[in-house]
Amino acid sequence: MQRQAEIERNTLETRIRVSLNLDGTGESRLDTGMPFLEHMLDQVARHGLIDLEINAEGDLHIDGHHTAEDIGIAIGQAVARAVGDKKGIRRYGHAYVPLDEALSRVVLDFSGRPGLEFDVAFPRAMIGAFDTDLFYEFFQGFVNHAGVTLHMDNLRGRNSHHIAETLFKAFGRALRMALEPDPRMAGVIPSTKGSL
Ligand SMILES: [Mn+2]
Repeated sequence: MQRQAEIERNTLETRIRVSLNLDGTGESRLDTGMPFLEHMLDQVARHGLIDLEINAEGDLHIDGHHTAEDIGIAIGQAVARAVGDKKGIRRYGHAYVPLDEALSRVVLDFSGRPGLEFDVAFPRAMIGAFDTDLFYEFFQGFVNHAGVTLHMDNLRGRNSHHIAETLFKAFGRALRMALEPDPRMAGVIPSTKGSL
């Protein structure tokens, strides 16, 4: 059985539809009006082996803030719905990903408790038309609605495009590890509390 979900989230600021399959092949179809964010989400799909379809119409005439944050929220909602009661998953995931001079580490836990530790400094304020402040907003939106504890550290890097790419690739890899079925945990919720 494939773990899939579809979320539609409409506000006065954004209209977003996310459809994903956690047991996919890494295909993505993204139409958000934010090309750099699409480049990053494509990495999450590819490295997380998640099929991801996103249509977003946001108030980009103001700036990208609402759109980036709300895409994070909608992906978080879709992941939470698709993963269900978390029976049989590994729960924890981590990855180190380098890209040339840049190196990032992402560690996450499907704990049910939202939390973001984000130790990343971008040398540039903008990557193309994308404001680097919005990465934090995207991931904060995600953790709040996925119920994930997420630690993201950029360990080194000079180029902001590279730094962002290592973060998103490592995020995809860590998601894949955490969401993978653990054959020795089959049918078991990976917590001594009995729920997550
Ligand atoms: Mn790139």
